[in-house]
Amino acid sequence: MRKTCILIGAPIDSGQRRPGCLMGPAAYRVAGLGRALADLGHAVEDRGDVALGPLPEMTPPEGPVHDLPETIGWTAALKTAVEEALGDGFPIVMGGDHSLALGTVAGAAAHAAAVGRPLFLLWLDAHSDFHTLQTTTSGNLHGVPVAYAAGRDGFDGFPPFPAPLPPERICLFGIRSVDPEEHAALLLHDVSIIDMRVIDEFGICAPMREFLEKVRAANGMLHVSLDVDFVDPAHAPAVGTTVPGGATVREAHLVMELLHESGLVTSLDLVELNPFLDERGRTARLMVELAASIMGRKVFDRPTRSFG
Ligand code: 6HN
Ligand code: MN
Ligand code: MN
Ligand code: MN
Repeated sequence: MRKTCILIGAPIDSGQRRPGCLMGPAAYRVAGLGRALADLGHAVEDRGDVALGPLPEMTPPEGPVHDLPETIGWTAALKTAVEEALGDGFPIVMGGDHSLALGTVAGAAAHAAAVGRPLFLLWLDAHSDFHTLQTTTSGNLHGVPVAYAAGRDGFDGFPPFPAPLPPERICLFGIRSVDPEEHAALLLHDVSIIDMRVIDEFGICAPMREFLEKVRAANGMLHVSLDVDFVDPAHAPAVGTTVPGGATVREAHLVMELLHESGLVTSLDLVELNPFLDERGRTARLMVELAASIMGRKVFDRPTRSFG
């Protein structure tokens, strides 16, 4: 189905400490994201890069938390951008580190609440990103957005998350690096965890279809947040938080193809690309290819197993 793809640049570096992610939106444009989507027959509207608004006045918290006022500022700006874009089409947010999802998921949740549909969240990542401001040991706020979306306590200074997602509407897919505090918290929340062990044992398709069936049965909206480090660093080196043992190129495409065939995805983040760490643009190009897959590119058009 032809969509209006709304590209939103989110040049954000403040969720971690290695500079470079703010060049992400430019790298996606250079790698031809807009052209790839237009070639698939979609309308493409590039809204440019989101600007950081005024920062909240606050005394910096005790402890390791890094760049809290900036992160709160970006959260507000991205929430508005995604909420507005969902009224007009299919938002694709070009990051920027993963702290941008504090805002994008909040925007998607606000929109879903306004139209009376439940929002689901698919988190494609090596990490669970389930810390709060209280539990993070690195202080890097790219490690907290799933906890914010789940409505966990420990986000003083942030606006309350609009319509927090019950844990069963969240699926962490591809994870293989979980800190002890996140692990403890995940045991208390009924989040679906499809870690690499599950994928090794059952493959991509069965667990993904199970999650997608839940979304379909609930007539849900589905926000997909794709962290570069979901893919194995052998294929996607341009990220500051590489973890070996990730998805292969084909596994990542298969996820995208299943998502496309489901017809359920309503918004997408592309996060953590650090072009300064890339090898002649190969990671940026791979991410563009994956985005094209989720928007319908395939080698052969053949009937596929239907859902529901
Ligand atoms: N990401 N759990 C680690 C931390 O610093 O809290 C890593 C976070 C990675 C963040 O995947 O976007
Ligand atoms: Mn900083
Ligand atoms: Mn992440
Ligand atoms: Mn990650």
